[in-house]
Amino acid sequence: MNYYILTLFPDMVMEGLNTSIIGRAKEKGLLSIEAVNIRDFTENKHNRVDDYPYGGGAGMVMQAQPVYDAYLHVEEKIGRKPKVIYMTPQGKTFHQSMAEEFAKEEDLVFLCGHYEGIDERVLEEIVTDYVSIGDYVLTGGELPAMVMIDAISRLLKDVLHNDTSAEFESFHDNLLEYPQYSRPKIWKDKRVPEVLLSGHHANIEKWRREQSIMRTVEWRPDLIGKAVLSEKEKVFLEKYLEERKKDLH
Ligand code: 6GU
Repeated sequence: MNYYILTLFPDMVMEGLNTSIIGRAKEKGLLSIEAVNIRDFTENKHNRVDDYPYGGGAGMVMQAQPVYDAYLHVEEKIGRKPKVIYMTPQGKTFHQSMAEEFAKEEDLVFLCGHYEGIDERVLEEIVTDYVSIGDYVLTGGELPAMVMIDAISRLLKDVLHNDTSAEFESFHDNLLEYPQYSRPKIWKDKRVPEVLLSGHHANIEKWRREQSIMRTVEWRPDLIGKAVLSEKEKVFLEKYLEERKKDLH
């Protein structure tokens, strides 16, 4: 996977993405990240990238020309038209299934805006996807691009140690992850659940699935209707909901 980030703050994204798992994946050649500084593509002597909005109003607008030329630099380099994701609170909300789709691409371009936005004409010309990371407003698209790159990269082959770990985490089957425990067996008078010490793999698996189901009901009730459950697990869920109803009365 090759990521290209069109930004006014290349250091911010490069430093943020050089650490930990993504940094290691870069070193291993599993992915590459290039920050393209939009300011390097200005054609005025003050290197200005923004100007006042036509029609008036607050703030400044990033001009079309430097954004377009920064994009063309990438398009020429890779020799075809990549997906171009514009980070904007007006976009579709980012989601695990979206990460899975983007992870199939060879190249991804992230366009990070600042100020009050980017001239609409260049967006029409180059953007293929408008994406938000949630219903709150940030000062720019860099943090959202970093969030997306992190979520997409951990799905790429060999990026995580264990090739099964990505699929068994939260949101697999629309269930939250079960609780984890490690040594010691007793900490602050709290014991590790006995079943995890039993070595009985089938019982452990059943307990974990049930924990996932209960957690999803309690913390993300909006997901439980979409959960993929076996017949036995459906019975467990029904019973759990019934008991819970009694407890609430
Ligand atoms: Cl993608 N950009 C900005 N500026 N704010 C956001 C966002 C994106 N997603 C949520 N808030």
